[in-house]
Amino acid sequence: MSERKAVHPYHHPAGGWGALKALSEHLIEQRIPIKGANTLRCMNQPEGFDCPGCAWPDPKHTSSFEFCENGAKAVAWEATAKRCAPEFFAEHSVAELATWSDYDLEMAGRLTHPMAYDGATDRYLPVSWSKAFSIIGRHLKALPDPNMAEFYTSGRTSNEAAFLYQLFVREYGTNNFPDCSNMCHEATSVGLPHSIGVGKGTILLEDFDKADCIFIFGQNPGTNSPRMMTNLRDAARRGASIISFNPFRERALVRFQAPQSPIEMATLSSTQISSRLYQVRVGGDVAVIKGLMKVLVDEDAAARERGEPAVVDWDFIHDHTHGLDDLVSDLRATQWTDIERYSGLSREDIEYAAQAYMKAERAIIVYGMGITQHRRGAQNVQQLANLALLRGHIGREGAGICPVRGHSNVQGDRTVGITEAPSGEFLDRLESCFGFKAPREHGHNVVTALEAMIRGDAKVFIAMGGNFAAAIPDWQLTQDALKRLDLTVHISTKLNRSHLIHGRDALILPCLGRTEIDVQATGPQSITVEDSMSMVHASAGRNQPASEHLLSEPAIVAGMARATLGQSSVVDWDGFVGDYDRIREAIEAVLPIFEAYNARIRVPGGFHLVSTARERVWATPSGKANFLVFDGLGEDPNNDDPETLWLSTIRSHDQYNTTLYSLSDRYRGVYGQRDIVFLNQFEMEKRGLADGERIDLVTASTDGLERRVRNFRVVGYSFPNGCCAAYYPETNPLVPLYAHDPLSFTPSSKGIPVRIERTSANVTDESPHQD
Ligand SMILES: Nc1nc2c(c(=O)[nH]1)N[C@H]1C(S)=C(S)[C@@H](COP(=O)(O)OP(=O)(O)OC[C@H]3O[C@@H](n4cnc5c(=O)[nH]c(N)nc54)[C@H](O)[C@@H]3O)O[C@H]1N2
Ligand SMILES: Nc1nc2c(c(=O)[nH]1)N[C@H]1C(S)=C(S)[C@@H](COP(=O)(O)OP(=O)(O)OC[C@H]3O[C@@H](n4cnc5c(=O)[nH]c(N)nc54)[C@H](O)[C@@H]3O)O[C@H]1N2
Ligand SMILES: [Mo]
Repeated sequence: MSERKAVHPYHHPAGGWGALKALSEHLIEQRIPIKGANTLRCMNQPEGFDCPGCAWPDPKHTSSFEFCENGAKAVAWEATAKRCAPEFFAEHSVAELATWSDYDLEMAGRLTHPMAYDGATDRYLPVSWSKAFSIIGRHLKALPDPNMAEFYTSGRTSNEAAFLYQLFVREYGTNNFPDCSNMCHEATSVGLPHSIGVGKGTILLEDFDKADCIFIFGQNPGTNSPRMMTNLRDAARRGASIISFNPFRERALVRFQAPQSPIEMATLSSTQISSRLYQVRVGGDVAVIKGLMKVLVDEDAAARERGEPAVVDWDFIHDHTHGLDDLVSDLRATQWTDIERYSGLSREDIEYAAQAYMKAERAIIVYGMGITQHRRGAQNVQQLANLALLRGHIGREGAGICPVRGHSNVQGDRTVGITEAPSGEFLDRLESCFGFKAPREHGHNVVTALEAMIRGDAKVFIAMGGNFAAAIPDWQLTQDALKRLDLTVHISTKLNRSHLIHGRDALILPCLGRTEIDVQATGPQSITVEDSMSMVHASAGRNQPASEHLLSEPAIVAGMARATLGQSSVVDWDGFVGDYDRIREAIEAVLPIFEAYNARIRVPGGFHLVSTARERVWATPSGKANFLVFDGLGEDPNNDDPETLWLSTIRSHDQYNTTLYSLSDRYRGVYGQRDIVFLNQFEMEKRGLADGERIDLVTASTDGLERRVRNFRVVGYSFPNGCCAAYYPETNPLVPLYAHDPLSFTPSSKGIPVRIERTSANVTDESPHQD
């Protein structure tokens, strides 16, 4: 990969020909132009597989092929012709591989054999599946307490594999389920139930066709859920007002050219998406939301004085909510000068946005990581719920709250039991269906699992997918702790950093991907997934497996369970693996919302899981939806130093979490480099920095530890004052483990106070970065 380093603005609309060109380059790089293209045609089709990219729903999974650049890249990444076989591991020691870039590691291709780490040669050597399982069983059985093992899940795992996984782990005896969603939408899962009784969104895709106003807070659909652009484009063309709050002027939030539209493609025309895009300060969202609500309640009071129609929905508020008085007192006490200072926006801008919201009969509030990954992420989410509740926008056609989930089945994994804090009701049903005693003590999430590893209390780490070592915060502390474990196990499709940051014993277990045919005792199997809008549907792979030695994720769980629990297990593991319908029957028995599961997934498009809030049934202790107060406006009361910048760690257009497709970020006009920090001219001048200069970023830590990344280039960019941005995962060493939301334990990846220092690195890379 030899892209020239450059930064120059991208003037084209997002999508369009640029997207098609990028995809064809990617297919060639994966050496699969023909096969890839065929595979792509089966994606999101009634008989095909669910896109392994994001969790955005499809129009009933019944539509004709819908082009999505990044979905296609995710598929091609899995369907690559490259293989990472035992010969590869024989050639390269782990110490050598540790010096490779993340990009090069995954470019080695699909894993083909189970591998076990050999300390004598510092290499991974092939191992039989039965030996691999017996190593796992030996370690787990040797632990004096099952709570000394941690069982991670990444959100690509199917409902079937996730359900079996939690069954195995709970029969073994722990609720230690750190999950990728702990670093992602946990603020939604924890924050939203206090507001509206459910920790999920309340809209369906068809609501997008009816909304006349859409607010998008901290979410980048053109990159992370590109199929959403079709819905936004249609809404914009209908005249709905779309208003975005984002520190970046993200290209797709500004203009989009639909690859589906022959006219736009042929005439090189495009659609304006956001009627306004406000460059809010990093962590400034609560100030904006409070400002919006303040306008609403003030305008309402004024309207009522004038005898005009109310601005807030009083009928809804009286019948369905609780706590408005406290919220109004808080809004009255909040000063505009503070709102402007924290948000970085003017009162006029916020008033303009509030007017658009007030005029709308049906509004949808969309949000992503810009809201959740903060010190007060769960409370941020609750403020958005307040905003929706004020106008009665929950449980009404064309209106609602729309958290956009990340991984394609992260929501489903949670639904079927991957949680460190299961309800008593769920455990009761598990016990009555299976007849074992489920552990009641709550287990570890990502942050508390890492703390247990650092203390030395955790000894075994098993990961169902993902790239834990790279995705987690505070590498210096946390990666060091991972290396001190007795055993690390990774069920993976590709080589990644986590395989190299390993315990004394270490296993890599290669599994089938979603695009591949999964044949078990009763024939080819399908799996099921739940999207961001709680639609559950089936997915069946079409490609031949990357290697004959791969096992499916359910088969790997069963192998681990048999080796660990032995004859004493009450679960018929072979029966489950032989026929995934039986797993779904068990899910239905434990979770009644999956009633008629097997029948309903055979209907094209699948089915919708009940959402009580959508029906205006409030599953809260008060039986009402709650207005909740956020104390103050700030991200972190401990840090108000004017010299520090708030760093947000972000994704490029060409990455899927820790997977890098290239070093470029086309829509932001960045090519061939990722070691950069985006900073505006004012902040550069204030510090005497020139464009392209090399600097170190240093966290303003409160625990005395130095957290530093070296030798980043300054890129002058349109960005709010007092803030900067740089790519994840390269900047994860800067995110302190302690800097997490105390309610949801979400690491504050989008709000880290940092200082800029002259570089301490001894590097003489003077290649020009600016065209
Ligand atoms: N192609 C691709 N698709 C993906 C992924 C991927 O990496 N690549 N990842 C998947 C996963 S797991 C997830 S969770 C989602 C993530 O999808 P998103 O939620 O879109 O996540 P990010 O790109 O991290 O950040 C979102 C936006 O928040 C803005 N932002 C940063 N800080 C703030 C802030 O303080 N306030 C506001 N208002 N905005 C802010 C950033 O500029 C960015 O535009 O996408 C999923 N889909
Ligand atoms: N600083 C900072 N940190 C962050 C974030 C951020 O914005 N900033 N975002 C956070 C978020 S939102 C998330 S979700 C996490 C992501 O954390 P993870 O989910 O742990 O990471 P991924 O990069 O998605 O995992 C990629 C790996 O998954 C494996 N894989 C891919 N497909 C499959 C499959 O079908 N089965 C199995 N078993 N394995 C598979 C491959 O081996 C691949 O290398 O990172 C979090 N960390
Ligand atoms: Mo995520």
